[in-house]
Amino acid sequence: MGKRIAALFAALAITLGLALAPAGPAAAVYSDCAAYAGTICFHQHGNFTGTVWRQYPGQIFNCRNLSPDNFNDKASTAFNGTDDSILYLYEHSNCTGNVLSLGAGAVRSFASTDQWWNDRISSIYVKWVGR
Ligand SMILES: [Ca+2]
Repeated sequence: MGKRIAALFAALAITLGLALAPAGPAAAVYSDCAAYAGTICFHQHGNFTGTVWRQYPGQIFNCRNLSPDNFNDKASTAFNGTDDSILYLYEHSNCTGNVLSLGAGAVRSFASTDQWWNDRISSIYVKWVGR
């Protein structure tokens, strides 16, 4: 019974496009984000490893806090895989504090660029700008 429920939740997670599974060091590569074009995607570590947070813009309503997904102050990379939206990253929850914007297709490792943002992102907003 427990196994069946777990399988159901796994199927539901896939349906929702929710990816919060920890990935093994060997398996975790940049493609964890790049393989899912059109998503907003974060890695836990600056070398594109660790836990991945990934959602399509249609799954991100208004301002999205990352703490309910256990990803508050955790992202060390950011990937705007959309071709039609701007991604806004916020220092605090409810889209407050300092903000960093990433255009469509942009990818950052906060280990090398915009280092201040490493482990600081608490909420995000995705603005559709058309193409
Ligand atoms: Ca923060």
